[in-house]
Amino acid sequence: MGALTDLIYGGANAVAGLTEGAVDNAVIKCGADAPLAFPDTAYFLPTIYAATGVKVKTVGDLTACVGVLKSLITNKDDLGDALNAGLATAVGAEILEALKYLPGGNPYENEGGIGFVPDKVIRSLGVPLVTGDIPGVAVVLGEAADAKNVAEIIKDYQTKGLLTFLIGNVIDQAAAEGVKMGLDYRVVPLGHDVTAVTHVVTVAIRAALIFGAIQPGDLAGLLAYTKERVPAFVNAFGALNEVIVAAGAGAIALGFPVIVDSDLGDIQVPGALVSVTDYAETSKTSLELRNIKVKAKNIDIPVGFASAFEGEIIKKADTQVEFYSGKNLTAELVVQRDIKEIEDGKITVIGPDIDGADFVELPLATFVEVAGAKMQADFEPVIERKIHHWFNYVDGIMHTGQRNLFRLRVSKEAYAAGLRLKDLGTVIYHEIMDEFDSVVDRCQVTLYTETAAVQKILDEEAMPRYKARDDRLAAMTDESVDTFYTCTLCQSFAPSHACVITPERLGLCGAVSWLDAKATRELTPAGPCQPIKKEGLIDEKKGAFTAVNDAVNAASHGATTSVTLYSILEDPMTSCGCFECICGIIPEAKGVLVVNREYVGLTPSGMTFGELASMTGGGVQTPGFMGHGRHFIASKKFAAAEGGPVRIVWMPKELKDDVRERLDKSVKEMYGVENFTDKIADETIATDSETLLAYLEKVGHPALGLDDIM
Ligand code: SF4
Ligand code: NI
Ligand code: CU1
Repeated sequence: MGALTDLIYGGANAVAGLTEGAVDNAVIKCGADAPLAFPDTAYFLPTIYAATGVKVKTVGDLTACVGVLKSLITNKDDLGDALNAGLATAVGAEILEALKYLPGGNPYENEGGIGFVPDKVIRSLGVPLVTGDIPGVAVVLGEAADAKNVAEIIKDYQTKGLLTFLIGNVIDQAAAEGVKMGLDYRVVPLGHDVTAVTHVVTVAIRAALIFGAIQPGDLAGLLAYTKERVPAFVNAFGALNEVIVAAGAGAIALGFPVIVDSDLGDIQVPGALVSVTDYAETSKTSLELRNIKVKAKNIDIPVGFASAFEGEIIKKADTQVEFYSGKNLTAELVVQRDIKEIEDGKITVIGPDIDGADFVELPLATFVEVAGAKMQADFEPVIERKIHHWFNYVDGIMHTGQRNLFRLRVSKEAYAAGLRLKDLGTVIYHEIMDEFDSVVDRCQVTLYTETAAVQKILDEEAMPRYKARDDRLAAMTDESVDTFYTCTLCQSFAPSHACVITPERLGLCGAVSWLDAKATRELTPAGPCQPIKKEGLIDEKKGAFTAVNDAVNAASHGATTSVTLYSILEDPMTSCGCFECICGIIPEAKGVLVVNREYVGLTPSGMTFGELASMTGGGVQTPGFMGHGRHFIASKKFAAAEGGPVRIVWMPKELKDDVRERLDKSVKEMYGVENFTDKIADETIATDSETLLAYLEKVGHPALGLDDIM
């Protein structure tokens, strides 16, 4: 045991010394009052904040932190103590990285990397992590003896959909071997210094604060959360020095196994510090040690297929063929048929394929027919919307939009690799049979690339179907159904959170509508969406039902006993952390503001999205603040207990434009007010309360005529 603890203490003491020196220098250079912060976070220096509750805001605040850090290093020959020294190393690394954000410092962003990961990125990772779309998080650091070995491993993680963070020279090695990098590719370079490991550590730690409702200062709760709920592991390449080992001890303290490519002999700690010298085994062993299960995606097409490719952007110059509704007719349709009408697995291309020497533009109808004993017409749009994701999973395809309005690009690279239209059909067939096998027994796919044929599909099948679906959705109200659904998918991160999904209120992540929940229930009867029989009305306006309370009580394991569907102030629905928007009341304006995750500036509440978002989350009810989906904004049930969407007084401009049409319609129908969205202020009009009030008065915002909101 002695050898390992010696190494850890050696590294921890070295980092402590460096940190102390750097803090002293910064105090001299910038002054103790100089503000210090990572960019775009509401959690200060997250490791220090989570572990101790201390909110570091200035350089001077660090002096006390260095003292705490040093006290964690006991130099006792005990593994538990040594792991604490590992945590001290993580704190030291955090301070050293934070100091790079002082004026004149050189954070890794300056070199085009990522460095500190903003809160909003972590929030956006919530859904893919809970659905298993991102099955785990790999941290790859150091420098491999042969770049090929490490690149192979990173590519393997990419194919499996993992989110991989790179630290050290592995970044250059991966780049040299052609690994596609960036957040969009789920391979994220964090920095060359080993201290950059802090940027992964703070992701795990903020996950605990954002989703897990861990209270700052609750170190034991924090460590239990990261160990149980953050599926991360570390691969360290190359020679190990004591600093790397000490940082590794920090990872182990958080519950992340460390796999090294050198032979550590009896220094190894089973399950925590493991040598794998055969590179062919690194990935497999790493996943096993962290118990990460990956659904195999072996589709027979000439290019890669993985969720990690979803964010890939294909520039015009790199495009071989484009199907774009702005230029040619396009359609995407999934329809239900009688089982006898379908030849399972049949894939047909009608019209020219994408062959050609140069850039090709074509019309395209992707026409998918499915049949199954348990299939319902309501599932057609649920499956259809997945086409967007499946096409994006193909390495070399970019897809945006849906229905009759989309753009699909195939890259020159994918074309050269042999990708043709039939492969698109193969992807759809394979994924439908994989994801929807409990409702789809047979499926056939036809791809049309002739204008006349696409026109015919649009006229006879697609447009009437789209319209019928829209009519059904528009007519569907909470009153018109007898069943709501719970969604508990986010419980893997937010153990006591449950969404209640109704036709007029989708899940706060924006990804689960009532129809989706209904389909999920059919696809996985014991899964995350369970029906709630709409019974026991307590208060219609607030949307209070005994059956909803019972369901939430059961789903949250007693953490939340009563929830209203339509009130922001009284027993509001809980939030996990991955909400698209947050609303907060502004009492002096008799209204609420709504802000979306993408908006980075200040709101008239004096807080940013991130700061507002940190007020709630983790399955906790916070009256006055509530996370919700974008689509909910224009719902007549939005804040219905407080008077409805007419209470909205401020939204970022982009959000206003996005919801304008539907919001104007709802408010007109409810209150007879025309062009309501114009009366809502945005950041170009007001970012403080006084200016906001003046604007509301000027335009005669209807909320001012209502009772006080609280
Ligand atoms: Fe998570 Fe709610 Fe979305 Fe379900 S509906 S995935 S619980 S945020
Ligand atoms: Ni998407
Ligand atoms: Cu969530």
